[in-house]
Amino acid sequence: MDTTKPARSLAVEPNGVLRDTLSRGPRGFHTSAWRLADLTDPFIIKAAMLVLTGAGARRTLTHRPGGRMARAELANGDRQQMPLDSALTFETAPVAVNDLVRRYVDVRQHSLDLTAPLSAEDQAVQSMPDASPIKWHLAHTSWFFETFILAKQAAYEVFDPSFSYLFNSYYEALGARHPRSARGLLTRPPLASILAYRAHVDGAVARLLGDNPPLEVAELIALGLAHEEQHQELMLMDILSLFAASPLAPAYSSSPPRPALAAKPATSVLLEGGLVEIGARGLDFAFDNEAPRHQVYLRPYRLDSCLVTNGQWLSFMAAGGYGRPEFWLADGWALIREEGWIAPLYWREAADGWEVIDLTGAHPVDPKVPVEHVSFFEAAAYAAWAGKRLPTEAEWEHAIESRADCFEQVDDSLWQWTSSAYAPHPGFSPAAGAVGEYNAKFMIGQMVLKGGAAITPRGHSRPTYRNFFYPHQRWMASGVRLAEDAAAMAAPERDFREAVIAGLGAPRKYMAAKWFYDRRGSALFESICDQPEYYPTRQEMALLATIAPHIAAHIPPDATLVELGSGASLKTRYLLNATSKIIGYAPVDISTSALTAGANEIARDYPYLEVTPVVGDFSQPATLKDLSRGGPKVVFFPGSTIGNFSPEAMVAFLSDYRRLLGPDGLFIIGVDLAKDAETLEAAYNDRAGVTAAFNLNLLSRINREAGGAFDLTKFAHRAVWNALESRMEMHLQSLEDQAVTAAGRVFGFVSGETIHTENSYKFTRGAFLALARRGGWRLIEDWASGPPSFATFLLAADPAG
Ligand code: SAH
Ligand code: AVI
Repeated sequence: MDTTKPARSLAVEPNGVLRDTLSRGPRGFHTSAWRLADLTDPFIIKAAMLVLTGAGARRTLTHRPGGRMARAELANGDRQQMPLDSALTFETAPVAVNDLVRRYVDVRQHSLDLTAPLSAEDQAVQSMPDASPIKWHLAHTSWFFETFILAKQAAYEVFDPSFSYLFNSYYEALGARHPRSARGLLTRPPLASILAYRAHVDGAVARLLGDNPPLEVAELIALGLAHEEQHQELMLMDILSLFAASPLAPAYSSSPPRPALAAKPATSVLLEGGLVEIGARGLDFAFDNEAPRHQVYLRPYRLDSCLVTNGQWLSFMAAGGYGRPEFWLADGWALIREEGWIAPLYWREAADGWEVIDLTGAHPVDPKVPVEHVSFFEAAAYAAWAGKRLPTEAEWEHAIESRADCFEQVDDSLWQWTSSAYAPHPGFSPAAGAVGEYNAKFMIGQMVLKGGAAITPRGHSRPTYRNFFYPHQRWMASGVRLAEDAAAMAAPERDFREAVIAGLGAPRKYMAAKWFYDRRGSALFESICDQPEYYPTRQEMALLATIAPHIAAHIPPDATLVELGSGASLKTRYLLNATSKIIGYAPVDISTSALTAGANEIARDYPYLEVTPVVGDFSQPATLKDLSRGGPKVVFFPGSTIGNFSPEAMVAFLSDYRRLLGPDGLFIIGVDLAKDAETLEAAYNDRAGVTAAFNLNLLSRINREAGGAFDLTKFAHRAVWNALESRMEMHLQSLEDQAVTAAGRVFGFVSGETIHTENSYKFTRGAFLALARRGGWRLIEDWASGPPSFATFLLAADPAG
């Protein structure tokens, strides 16, 4: 077999078009063209050169003198100058390429390999109209080569004329065809004839490839192979659909391709957006629907590093996700009502929880695995419940192309729904002839999925790839990656940066205590609560366990419990368990991570509760405004977090809530009581060093979020009792003279100087009540724990307040 590749040339035409031409002798086959302006883009130049020098081609570069010069970086590392306004030709010498032949053999064999675990009966049936019998896939992929390539060769002998009717999928230009929904009725031709058909086609394609086919034929063979890879994925989808319909739930294999798990904890990656480019560049094989590359404007956004897991989906279900129309698009809601959907496809309820059927058979749902087989409607509802949204196609593609290192599970787990309709890219033109029906005519009513799945043949997909399905479909390997607008997120980040500039720039450096609570800070606080020295959490829990019924007696029916600084929402449970009068729960916290986790767990364990978390600063007017809607409210403020205010700020805060709640307001406040210095200082200097890590994490946060350069080994945690002010103080003390950059400024520290990071006021009963009264509240009842003492105050709006 002569395995030569035709010459390929790249030319800049006088009209400013860079034309990439594959040619043999007099025949020419145009593959792609760029505007000359793009040639200034070093990527285009480099990519073009890599194409030309691929497979070890010898390359010559000629150009006429004159004009502006562009630099090209060649595959061998040489740099080359290129003029931009004159004809410029690169020529590749013919090179030995059996790569297309080898690829043909491998891809065709893989389809047969996929059928190894299947009987002839398995291969004949069709589980539903969207799915096809395996046998039909084997025939149709061969029909594609026969129809688009072989039938045009004079010497080719058609295998069986009836096959053009049986195995045409959807090509109107090629005439009538057997109805899609009746493919499972084709017991004839038997499997053996279809295998013989494949062998017949393979022999003819091999002869053609050995016979130096023109380039348009080589291109169509490449298309036929990409087409067959798509059917290989369909075969696994359709087999699962079939086997899951069997009461035996048979296993296809003990080691099928499985969605990859996330290796790192999930984060959400910030992308600035702006004018970006998406779409295929035309350098490598791509389907027509991926082109042309074009510009898109994106507002700042965030995209999650990982896919939504089964565990998260179970929380959604536990929160009543499938029963709450507020999360659903109208068509989706109608569909799930009509069809009774309460979980992803292939999930079923077993005696001890949910089971899922996959290609290995039935097994318990693993919470760590990404959730699979969800429709667009379900993905969108989940996103709404999670307070996020699906990414647009352009957001997804730009993020994956520009920040590949930040994302996991891109193409080795599940296809990811986008909120983008499957429409032509601007400037799209379908391929000429019947093959133009491949993609273009489906650009209606479907949604784009990006990425790739574990069951997608390796190397088949790429970031510009556009998979598409109808919003109700879910038998494919579909999953969910969430996005959100960054504008909403940017404000707190800007606030933090501004707080750094104001606090570190002050004569006595300080940061408000609320800045401790980023994701890591919230986790460290929870661990502080487990330290033997930090008594407030334990004492307050023990107290609440006994007094909750007394508090409950004062709660009005159908109340919403507003909890300030809710964190993990653990103390909440004492109140919820003591009364069924609470029907709504509105946790408020500045820490998104703690709030979401806490609220989700409450929603899971108290399914009747309407849970409406509010991210924000509980002392800011915007947060109070968010809380102003709805019926009777009871505010719960545990943890002595009120002690983190100065007395003046505390009075102002209490007055604000007095106004918000009106004359029927009820306030339940946890307060740490003043006690001996030794107990107090031990509580903020635990032996395990967790409080120290919590305090120092503020410097890490400045480094992470405000471009800081703090060296954490040059600062020490200090926690001291200030008897005069009746407060515990936390500081970060500089261990030497140093200058540190943060938020674009330089801050000087002398040795021993501190950043004051927290006050925790400790009260006597009288002192606290005096402040409460100034804030417009009167005492209903109060309780105190044994030593180390902690108190709970139940306050009512003071009519005179
Ligand atoms: N209520 C829990 C957590 C107390 S820790 C308990 O008693 O154990 C303090 C919580 O208040 C943290 O979750 C922190 O993120 C939150 N917080 C601190 N300052 C805040 C502010 N100004 N606005 C909203 N939340 C705040
Ligand atoms: C949330 N707040 C009341 C805690 C406190 O005790 O002031 C935070 C804390 N700081 C150090 N340890 C715990």
